[in-house]
Amino acid sequence: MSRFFEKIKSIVEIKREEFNLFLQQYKNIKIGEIKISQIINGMRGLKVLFTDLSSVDPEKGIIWRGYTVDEVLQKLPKPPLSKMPYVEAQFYLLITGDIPSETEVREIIDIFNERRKLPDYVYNILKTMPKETDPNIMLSVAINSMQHESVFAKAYQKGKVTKYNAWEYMLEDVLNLLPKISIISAFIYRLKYKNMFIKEDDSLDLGGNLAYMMGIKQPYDEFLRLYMILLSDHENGNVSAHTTHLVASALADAYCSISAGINGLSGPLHGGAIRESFNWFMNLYQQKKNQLTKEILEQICVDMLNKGLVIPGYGHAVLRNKDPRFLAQMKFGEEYLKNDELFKIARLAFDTIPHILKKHTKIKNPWPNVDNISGIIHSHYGIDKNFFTVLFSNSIAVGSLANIFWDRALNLPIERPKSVTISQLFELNKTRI
Ligand code: NMX
Ligand code: MLT
Repeated sequence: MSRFFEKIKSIVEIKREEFNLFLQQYKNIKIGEIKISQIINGMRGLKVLFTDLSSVDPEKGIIWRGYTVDEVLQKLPKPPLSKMPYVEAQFYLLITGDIPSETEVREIIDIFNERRKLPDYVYNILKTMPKETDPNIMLSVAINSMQHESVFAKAYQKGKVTKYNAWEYMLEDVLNLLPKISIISAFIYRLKYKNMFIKEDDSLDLGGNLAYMMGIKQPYDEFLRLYMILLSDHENGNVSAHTTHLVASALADAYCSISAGINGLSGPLHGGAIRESFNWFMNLYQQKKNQLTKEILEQICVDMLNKGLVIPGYGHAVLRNKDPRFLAQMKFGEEYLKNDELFKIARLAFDTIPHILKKHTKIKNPWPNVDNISGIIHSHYGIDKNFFTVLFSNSIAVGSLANIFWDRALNLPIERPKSVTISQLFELNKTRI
């Protein structure tokens, strides 16, 4: 048994006991009320999900296992000569709750290296898909195509899965699947945009190897490490992470669950938002070139708001302050993209737009969000905008797979909220209306 597996086993035993004791004592405590507007408005602000891996503080941003973005970027071990931590270290932190040592990260890298080889049929499926297929959908199909290899699903069919051991089978799937996602992604990238096939370098870490396999030079590897850490988990509540959890709650395996989550990234308000924001900056650049000033940009935004359009890359459902994940990418941009024309526009926008959005009191967060400049940075290194979502998928897989492991470890049940009709709401409130 590997040291990692032994460690996980002991943490699961302890956490399970704590969790069950906690539930026995506190399960009937009320933690809030529900307004009709919240039900209709996408459950905004309702505390109805459970995860121990992270939490979004509206002011401070994401806290992963008790650590802020800056702390994580500072404390996690880093590959030699790298300023950004190992993505494997973030996975270790999310799944165990501890900052790993260099040796503990190496163990995860070795586990991933042993398990990352893709079956040949996955390459064949990808090669036969229509040229027009969206690369993120290709990723989802490729993951689904491996579902029959799920250790969890096979064990379940043989009647071996119990509430005591379900996590062990889930862990096998999580460790088998996570490293394969970057291999599939690099293959899709090469197939669609480079017309050549990948080489791997198993001396490299996840982020480093993904950049290498895509054939993109340094410091893109540094950006991928940063990006995959920043987008790994946002309290498991965004559409893709929540979808992964929801599907897994019916005891579906990791393959079905994460491919559903990856499909959840399709919409322009979630995974597609990186492309929307990038397109917006690109249009500004194409229309104005370097004639764009603060005053012109202000006028463009006021006109958009008057027409009822949203300013892409601004606002957030939960955050009420500058997203530290945006600030970390901005810092990367300041170091490596200073002369990039789109980056210059994004910087001008950061100085201009929040003041305008603040005047619209209905907009709860006037600040740039995590998707604001990611596309500009990916594109700076030559990535096609239709591929951005695949990189988001690689990131959410890190946190979502760690989360569904814990769903099985804590025996969380199938998710099934209650729906209400308008007449029922009316009846419930008759005396008060
Ligand atoms: N530009 C113009 N109007 C906005 C913006 C914006 N950037 N953000 C919010 N609003 C509007 C919003 O459309 C809503 O209007 P209405 O009541 O007429 O429907 C009103 O302000 C209240 O919305 P909020 O409660 O502030 O935000 P909500 O939680 O509904 O939505 C987003 C959050 C992120 C979907 C929203 O801010 C948005 O559409 N932003 C632009 C798209 C985008 O950048 N998406 C990225 C998503 C990823 N991420 O959040 O990090
Ligand atoms: C994300 O991390 O996916 C975005 O910030 C959206 C969210 O958390 O609601």
